Amino acid sequence: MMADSSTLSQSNNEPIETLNKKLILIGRTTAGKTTLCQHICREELQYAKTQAVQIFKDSLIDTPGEYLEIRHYRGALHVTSSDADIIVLVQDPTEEGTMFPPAYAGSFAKPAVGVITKQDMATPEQIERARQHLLAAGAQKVFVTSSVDGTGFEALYDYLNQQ
Ligand SMILES: Nc1nc2c(ncn2[C@@H]2O[C@H](COP(=O)(O)OP(=O)(O)OP(=O)(O)O)[C@@H](O)[C@H]2O)c(=O)[nH]1
Ligand SMILES: [Mg+2]
Repeated sequence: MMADSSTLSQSNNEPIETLNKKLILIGRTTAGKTTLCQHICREELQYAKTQAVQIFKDSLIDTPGEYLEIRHYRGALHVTSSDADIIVLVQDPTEEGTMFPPAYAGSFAKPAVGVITKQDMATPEQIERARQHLLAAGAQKVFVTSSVDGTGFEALYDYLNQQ
C-alpha cells in the first residue's frame, strides 16, 4: 500500500552503505526516488515531494519527477548529471507505461542502470513489464528493490562496488 503522508518503517537499521560512486536518480513523480535515497541513507521513510534537486550524503542526486515529465525541463537533468558517475533510471512497476523514451540513457554518455521500486506491491508481471521499459530505455542492468522491505539493495551495492 502506498503511504502518502505517513512514515513507513524500515526492516533493519544497518549503517548507511558507503557509496563509492555518485548517482543521479531520474524517474517520473512518485516513482520512489526520494524514498530510495532515504532507504540507502537510513533515514526515516517520510513522504516529501521533491521540489528541486537534492543531494543526499554527497553521493545521491535526487531530482524532481517533473524534470523528466515536462519536456522543456529535461535539459536540466543533463546539466545536473554532469556531476554524477552513474545514471539511475527509476521505474515504478505499478505504472503501466514509462516516461523514458527509447534509448534515453544513451543521451547521457555515462553508465546507466535501472532500478525498479515498490517490489513489495507489484506482481511478477508488473516487474517484468518495468524491466522491459528500463532495458528499452538503455539500462545496462536492472535491479528490483523495495525501499520499505529493504530488498534488492545488496545486488545494487555489489554492482556499484565493481564499477
Ligand atoms: N510500498 C512502497 N511504497 C513506496 C516505495 N517507494 C516509494 N513508495 C511510496 O511512493 C510514493 C512516492 O515516493 P517518492 O519517493 O516520494 O517518489 P519520488 O520519485 O521521489 O517523487 P517526486 O519527488 O514527486 O519526483 C510515497 O508515498 C512512498 O511512500 C516502496 O518501495 N514500497
Ligand atoms: Mg522525490
